[in-house]
Amino acid sequence: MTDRIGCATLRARVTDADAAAGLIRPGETIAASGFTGSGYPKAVPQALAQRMAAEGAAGRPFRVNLWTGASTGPELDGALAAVDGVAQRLPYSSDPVAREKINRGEIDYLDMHLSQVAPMAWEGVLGTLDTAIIEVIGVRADGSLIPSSSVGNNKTWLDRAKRVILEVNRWQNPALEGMHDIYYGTRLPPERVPIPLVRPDDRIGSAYFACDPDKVIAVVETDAPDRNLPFAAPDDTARAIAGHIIEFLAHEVSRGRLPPELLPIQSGVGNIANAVLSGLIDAPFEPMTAYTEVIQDGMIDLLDAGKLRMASATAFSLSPQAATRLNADMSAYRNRMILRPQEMSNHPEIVRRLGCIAMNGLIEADIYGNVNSTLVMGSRIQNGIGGSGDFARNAYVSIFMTPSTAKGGKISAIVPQVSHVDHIMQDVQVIVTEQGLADLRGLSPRQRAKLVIERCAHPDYRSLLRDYAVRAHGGSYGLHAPSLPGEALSWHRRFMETGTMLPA
Ligand code: 0RQ
Repeated sequence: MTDRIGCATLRARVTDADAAAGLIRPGETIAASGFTGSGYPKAVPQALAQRMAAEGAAGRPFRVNLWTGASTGPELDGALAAVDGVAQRLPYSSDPVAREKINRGEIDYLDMHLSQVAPMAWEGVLGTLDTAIIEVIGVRADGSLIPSSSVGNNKTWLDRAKRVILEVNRWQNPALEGMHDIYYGTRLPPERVPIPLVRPDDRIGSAYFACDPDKVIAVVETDAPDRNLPFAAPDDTARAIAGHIIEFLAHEVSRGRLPPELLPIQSGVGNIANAVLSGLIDAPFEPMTAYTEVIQDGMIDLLDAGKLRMASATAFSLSPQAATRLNADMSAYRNRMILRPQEMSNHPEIVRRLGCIAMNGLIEADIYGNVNSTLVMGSRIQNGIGGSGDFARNAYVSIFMTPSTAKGGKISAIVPQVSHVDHIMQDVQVIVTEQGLADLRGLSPRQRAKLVIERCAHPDYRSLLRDYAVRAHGGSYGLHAPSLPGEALSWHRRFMETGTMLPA
């Protein structure tokens, strides 16, 4: 059973999940591996949740602060949230149970840019890190660790934590070994130096994590799958959005503003982003590269089709079918994929240098191009900003995409004013819905409003938006005229009161 643990010192620390969870104390800050449902610890968190439930029932509340790379799975986020075991959570979560608790104010949620988590942990501003729980696929004889299906912040967690618990997951394919590139050259200012990565396929670090064996207090063996969820098949809306984006990219190539193979693509999370990737299979661009956060099904399709030369990311986010395909031929894919720490996959310096084409989803955009990616009606968290800010501000071209309406047409995704701003209009260059695409580069707010309304808004909402825009401009630069106090947000109020943004 211990054949994946080559280091005798660490083999001697193999124990079961209950015993390992028993080493965690109430009030600790725990940092776990895990990014978009891959590479997160699966056994110790469930054992910890059971302990928390028992302690809670005995009148001794047991809560921890939980830091990760990004979202994890039900065995971690869901299990701990269900027993009220999480006091503070950062930096990104998509778990439905945790979401409810966050929205009820029962978990303090810190929504952070994913590239900034590791540097802030090093700066010490997030507080002390007690225990890291990290999934790996093996331990080498010298004690170095073979990373799993996500890298996330694991390097930083292993370096900064006082104690380390390892989960060695034999479900993960051993052929993942060699796919990772763990850069150890990061420093805090004033010692910071340029990152020596100038192409998406550059390798600048080690294939392994370094880890002080003296800090490892337990090693637990597991055999459990990642949270791989199916993607919805692209519908007409997703196909239309993909079509507009591909037409735009082809236009940019024809004008000489993009090379024929494009610049490295970044694709966000969710079904629409995945559908755009699928659409690129029939597009004329090749051989493309990806410098992105997560490798979704669509990227595996592009690799298989020979359209994508290579992909650099920090994690996989695959359907069960795509995971099976990847696992069946891992050694072939390994030469065309690199998994890096999220500090590198999302690094503003690298994103700007490579000139990434950023494509991310949104919840709502306003007529000027300000984007809300996180808060439904300005108040209920959906997931978090994730890496969208890291890429949007620094990309060569920053594209945001969405269906033009939500909730069966009762909500317009294009509104007079967003109810919360994640991406200011200066960081948003292109907005796309199934209706069309608005290229906002080089336009004033007034020109932007006209294009967003005419190209992107659903026809049911266009005349309402035109009416607002005409009165808001009022002959001045002002985006929201002082003569219209509160009107900009009245659409959201109307939805909350009547169940639709359309007036009676
Ligand atoms: O609600 O689940 O109750 O039906 O929001 O919307 O249409 O499923 O959209 O999966 O493409 O996600 C912005 C959330 C879009 C995602 C967001 C409701 C809608 C549904 C989800 P239901 P869809 P998608 C790098 C990139 C931030 C992180 C990021 C996201 C639910 O893209 O999390 O970009 N982005 N990371 O009904 C009210 C509206 C709405 C609305 C949608 N205008 N008003 N509800 N919904 N629009 C990768 C990482 O960072 C890991």
